[in-house]
Amino acid sequence: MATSLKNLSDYDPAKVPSAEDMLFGIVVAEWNIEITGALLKGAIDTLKKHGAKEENIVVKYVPGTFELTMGGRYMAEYKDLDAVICFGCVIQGETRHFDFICHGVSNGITELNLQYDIPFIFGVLTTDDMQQAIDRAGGKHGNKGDEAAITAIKMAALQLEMEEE
Ligand code: DLZ
Repeated sequence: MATSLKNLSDYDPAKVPSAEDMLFGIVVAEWNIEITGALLKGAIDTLKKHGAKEENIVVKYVPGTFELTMGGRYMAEYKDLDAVICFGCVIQGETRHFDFICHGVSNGITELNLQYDIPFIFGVLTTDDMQQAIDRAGGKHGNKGDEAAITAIKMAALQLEMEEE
């Protein structure tokens, strides 16, 4: 994760498999869209940098982070994909919504990983304030969108590798 101690946007591109023949789904929460949009842009740039074709990247929007689970499920049900990335941003407020949404989406995405044969990548920022989110969406701690894209490529490649063994 892109924390203040570790910035996974600084990865070794030589160690990333080619994404040339891969198909990706990206589900984006509209809540805090200035952040989730920046994560999306980072991911698309990184997928394309590693060979993914624009027409092989399907982007769909859901209202909030809580809906990422259902959006991810629709991706798996209706599209033939190698990996799905889910982007959301939940900022700690004074209500307990933060805990419910974070638990809901982390459990939901875990369930999707267990239920379907493709990887679902957890691209959700859970921060104390907006500045921490900005710092991780193209700011001083890198872009978690890049990291999610690299994770998607690596997990899709792992599955293909194991299928062929
Ligand atoms: C309701 C809500 C709140 C309070 N905060 C956020 C947030 O910080 N980030 C986010 O993505 N979504 C938030 N939501 C909306 C929920 O994710 C969800 O869309 C609604 O509860 C409807 O199910």
